[in-house]
Amino acid sequence: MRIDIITIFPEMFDGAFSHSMIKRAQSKGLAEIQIHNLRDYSDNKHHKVDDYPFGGGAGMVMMIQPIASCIDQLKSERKYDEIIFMTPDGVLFDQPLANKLSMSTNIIIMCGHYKGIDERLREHYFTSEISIGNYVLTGGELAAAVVTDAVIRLLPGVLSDETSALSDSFQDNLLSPPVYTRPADYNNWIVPEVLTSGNEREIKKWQYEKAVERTRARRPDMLQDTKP
Ligand code: 6GU
Repeated sequence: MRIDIITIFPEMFDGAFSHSMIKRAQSKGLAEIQIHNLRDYSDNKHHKVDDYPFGGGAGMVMMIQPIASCIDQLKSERKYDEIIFMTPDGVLFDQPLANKLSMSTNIIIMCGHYKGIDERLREHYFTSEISIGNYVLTGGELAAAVVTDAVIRLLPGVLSDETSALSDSFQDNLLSPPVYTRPADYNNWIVPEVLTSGNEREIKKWQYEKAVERTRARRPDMLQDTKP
């Protein structure tokens, strides 16, 4: 899978994908992430990418030309399944959406900024608009990194069996149960006995019960979503 990220702050991605699973996905050739500096696509001699809004008002608006040129260039090189605009007024990102995006071959993620982006881009270029939560970030970069991470870790071969995405919280509409490691006794804080019992059936039962209990306590909304 290839992900092209368009941004005015390419440095914000330095390091974001250079560790752990996402680094591994890239070195194994399972994912390719390309960062594009939007200013490189501006026809303007000062590499301008924003301008004052028609009709007035506070804040600058991202111009059509640099974004259109960048996307046109990319589209001339390969076919894209999705061209995504990161914006706080987009649809809320969640695990089902991550699962869906992970089936793509190529996607573009555009990071929004300033007061917004010329509306004509939203009408004519983007196939979807995504928000990562009900709060406002200074730009779409961190949100794009979140989406990229959530999608790439789902690609076959990125995670090992033990870290399988199938056992993630949210994949089965349950939060994960608590986990423990050695020592079994720390300061008289004792690991639940069942986990050191070796009884596989009892362990699975305990983990399921704890997952349900935790979900009921913290995210009752998730239980209501469960299909019968
Ligand atoms: Cl995608 N962008 C910005 N600027 N703020 C956000 C967001 C995106 N998602 C949540 N807050």
